[in-house]
Amino acid sequence: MDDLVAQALAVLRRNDMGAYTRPSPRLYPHQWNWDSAFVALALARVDWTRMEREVDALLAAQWTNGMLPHIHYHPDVTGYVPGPDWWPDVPARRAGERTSGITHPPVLPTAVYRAGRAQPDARLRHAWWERLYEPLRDALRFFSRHRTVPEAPLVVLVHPWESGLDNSPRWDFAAGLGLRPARAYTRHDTAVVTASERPRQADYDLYLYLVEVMARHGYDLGAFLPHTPFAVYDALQNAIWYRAAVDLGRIADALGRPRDWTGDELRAFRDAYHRFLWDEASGLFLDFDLRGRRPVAAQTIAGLGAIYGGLVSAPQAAAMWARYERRSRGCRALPTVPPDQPEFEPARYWRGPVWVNTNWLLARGLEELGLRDDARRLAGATVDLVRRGGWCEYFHAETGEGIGGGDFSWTAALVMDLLQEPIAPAP
Ligand code: 2M8
Repeated sequence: MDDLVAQALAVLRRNDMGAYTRPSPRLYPHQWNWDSAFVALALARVDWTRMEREVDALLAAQWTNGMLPHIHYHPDVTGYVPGPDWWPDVPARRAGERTSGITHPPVLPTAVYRAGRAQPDARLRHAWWERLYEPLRDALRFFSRHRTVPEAPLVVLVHPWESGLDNSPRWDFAAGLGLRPARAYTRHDTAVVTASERPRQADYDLYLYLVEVMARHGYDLGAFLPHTPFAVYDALQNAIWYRAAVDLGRIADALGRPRDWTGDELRAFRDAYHRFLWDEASGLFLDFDLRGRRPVAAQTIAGLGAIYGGLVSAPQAAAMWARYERRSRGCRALPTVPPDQPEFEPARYWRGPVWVNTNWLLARGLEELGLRDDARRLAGATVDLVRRGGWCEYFHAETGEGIGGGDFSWTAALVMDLLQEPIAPAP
């Protein structure tokens, strides 16, 4: 086994909580949704049984309406803020499960598709896909049925945490409103990581304010929409949803089931994505603020999400990619905010640093579109960054120094994936 793969696996083993892999030892002790999806990808090739357990633990948090929460709390672990007491009366399918009341980018169906492909035994693969099909379909359907408004099939993001890119400058329009939760709280994150690399106080105040609004209205978009300042078509979340619907369709084909989203439905989604989100001036897709009825001006890596989603042609993807790369000169590949943006901060969380998961999404997206040279370059740069900077949560956009939480699971998992399923050279 490649030395780096062995080291990555050791990180995952150190974070193994039995049924799930925590994202990082001190900062994130519970199970997070898209983190576990990334971890499953890596485990599929080295420990199939443990991988199944990881996915089962995540699905055990599923709600009656299909939603897969962003956090599945471990009942015996304390210290993380907000804990499950901030999310009362969650309608989990399995009574007694403690979860958050919002969801996360739906990477899981795609991870299950890719993990299944890595299983050489077709019988095992099919049995596993068969067992997971309905919970995964329900998790995606939740977005279509409970997170849309009549004007479009696009899904509505209701909390910055749901985007996974918590303090992205895209959410400054809401963080600037000065909203605060009624309940007092003490942050846990800044006791572990230096405050200058974490979200600001105003961001946290908004996060917890929104938690209270949602909990008060039974986590139901129809009920809280008039009371929230935050309802957005997120360019990345929607691209991840689309990719997941396509990949679930591929699983359905393999199982001989009818597809749950027809070609016409996916086309309508794609049209709406372009109609609402494309921004010719920046060559990126921008988010759309549903309350303000306007595009969110901030330009970030989320605007390239369509490359991962397969929502653009190869020439459009190549042009978007080349432009973002050009704008990012002087940075490691690929900063989450281009350095020409006023909000760029090279060391602050989702406001500039390089993250392995956003690089992975883009590398795999470029690969699928046939842009293999670009994909290989990005994958190579990502692996090098980690080789030099360590198994960190994110990397300083200019120096490449590893920062944030240490022993970070998806950094390890996705480097493993890139090394174990390398992108083939262009023909
Ligand atoms: C970060 O989010 C959590 C809240 O969900 C936090 O800051 O406490 C984000 O980076 C998110 O994308 C990630 O899934 C989570 C765990 O790694 O941490």
